[in-house]
Amino acid sequence: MSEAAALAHPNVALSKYWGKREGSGNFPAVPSLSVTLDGLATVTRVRFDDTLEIDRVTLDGDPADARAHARVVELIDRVRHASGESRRAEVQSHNDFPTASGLASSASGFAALALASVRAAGLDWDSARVSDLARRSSASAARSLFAGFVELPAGSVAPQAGDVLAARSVAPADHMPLVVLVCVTTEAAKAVGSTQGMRVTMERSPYAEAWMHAAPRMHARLREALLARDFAATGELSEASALAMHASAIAAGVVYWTGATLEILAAIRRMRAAGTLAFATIDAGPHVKVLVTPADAVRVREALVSLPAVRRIIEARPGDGARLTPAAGARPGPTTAAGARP
Ligand code: 2P0
Repeated sequence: MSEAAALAHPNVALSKYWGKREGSGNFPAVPSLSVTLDGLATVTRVRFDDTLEIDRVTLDGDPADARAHARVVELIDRVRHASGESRRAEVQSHNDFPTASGLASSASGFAALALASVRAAGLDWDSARVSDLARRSSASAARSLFAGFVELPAGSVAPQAGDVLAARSVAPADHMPLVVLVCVTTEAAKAVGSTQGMRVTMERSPYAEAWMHAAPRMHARLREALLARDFAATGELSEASALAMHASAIAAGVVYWTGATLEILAAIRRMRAAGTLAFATIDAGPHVKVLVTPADAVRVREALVSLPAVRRIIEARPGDGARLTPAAGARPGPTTAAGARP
């Protein structure tokens, strides 16, 4: 087979990844735990073609910019190296959600690209190996290979470039009823990408060490709360992880928050004081993702949408992992049940 398409969903980290191990290989310095989100998807089609002289990459129909093109080719080169495939590739990727929505398009994008390119090259890799491949391009992408609640361990303290580090399932999508309300605060693209933001944090933040020390402990407690199906503790620890990550980043001058971010955080606190279990998490941008139970989702959504800070809300629930989809004219839509081998 020299053509394949795969669909992957974005994910939101409850326990945050922020900071890399020194050296090459893109190994995270702290463990993270995420929930894969349904309702939003990237579909990526990869075709190896001996008539092509260069790799061609389009994102939502437009040629990729130089940086995105280079990141895609780097992943495809790893697959060519592993499989002996020598042809150039055509890569077409479509998101069914706006890239400025604050939902990591690199997570779903590299997860779908990894699975599609491995299959297009005829490699029979299991999900862990595909996850390791995705992680090398974008660590959060390693988690989108799997359904529901997923963790990515930290890399070893002095990783070798060839070490394998994959995400793994912690609990299936139906383990804990959860709604994620993505409060979009702006349509503008973020100013500082995550890779740069975490590098600057590690270099300059007086609290970088405190974050690296605290993150694994918060992660372990969150994992325990999740496995016990304790929604309140899971939500509290998720918010605490996001606040600790941002406190460390802000101290280095890496400020993703805007007034809108704080306005939403304050509203969530008011709701909690009034007895509603709603919790906030924030990634490398100004948007706020609110965690609620399905029973509270409509009421909390109505309260949030009335805030001037909230432009619109995208609603998501725990979803499936990455899977193969028919290659012809591939776009987000119905999929086959076939995925990477478990
Ligand atoms: C996360 N983020 O755990 C954290 C929280 C953003 C904030 O993973 O450098 O795009 O490509 O490995 O995966 C975003 O970082 O970073 C991210 P790279 P990635 O979801």
